[in-house]
Amino acid sequence: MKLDKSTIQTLAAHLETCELEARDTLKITDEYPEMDWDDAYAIQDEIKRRKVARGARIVGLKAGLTSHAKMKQMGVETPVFGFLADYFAVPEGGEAKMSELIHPKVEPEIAFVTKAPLKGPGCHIGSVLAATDFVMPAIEVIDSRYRDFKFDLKSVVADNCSSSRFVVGGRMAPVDNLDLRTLGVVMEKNGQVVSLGAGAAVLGHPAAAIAMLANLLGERGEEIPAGTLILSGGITEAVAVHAGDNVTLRIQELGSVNMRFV
Ligand code: OOG
Ligand code: MG
Repeated sequence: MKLDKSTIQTLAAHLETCELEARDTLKITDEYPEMDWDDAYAIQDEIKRRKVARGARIVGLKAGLTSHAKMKQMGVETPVFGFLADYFAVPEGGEAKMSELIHPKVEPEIAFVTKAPLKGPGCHIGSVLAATDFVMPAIEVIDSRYRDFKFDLKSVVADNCSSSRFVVGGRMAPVDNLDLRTLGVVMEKNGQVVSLGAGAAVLGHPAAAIAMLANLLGERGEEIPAGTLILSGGITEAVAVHAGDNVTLRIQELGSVNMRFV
């Protein structure tokens, strides 16, 4: 750790206020270039603590930057993780309010729900599939608090990996008869296809992203409990959305999920 406790608290308060007031800011490493990974996750943890203290519930986890398309879009090389709070959830077919967001983008993702705990180190695709209750299509809305989505990895981790809203729906599919690598993924905005891909875009297999997350948490002495919802990461580049946009994600065998921006 390079930052002291009060700096971590100040930065967490600043980033969370930007989120809650839908204001952008410059990336925090501009002012604190010495910040390290532990500082970045400590700021994220402090944002989580503030939300829980205010009565929010943590409803899941997300992996991010798990595909080459996303890493290239963001100019970074390592996956990251964040948390999902209850008020991030948009009901299937529901609305996200642009007035609460800065410059949202949507990503097509495969969501996992676990039925057994996953604890790293040593988690692999097999352990993840064995611990998976079902998978579902998910649209993640990311909304970096950094101006024009310009950030480095440590700044984005501190900002809870741009987490903002998400919707899950479609079919709850058990994984025993699915090859998640070859599932086709089509995302439409206002009826037009804006991105397409297949599950394998995420680290060769979306379950690899969950294994990576379990192993990263394991290094911190934490596990993924049974019953956890986890977003495995954008399969394609994220697509900007504006008021009036209607987004539908279709994933082969998993059905579709839809949301609107108002
Ligand atoms: C960071 C969040 C990335 C994903 O699925 O890759 C993410 C960002 O691009 O702002 O959620
Ligand atoms: Mg994502």
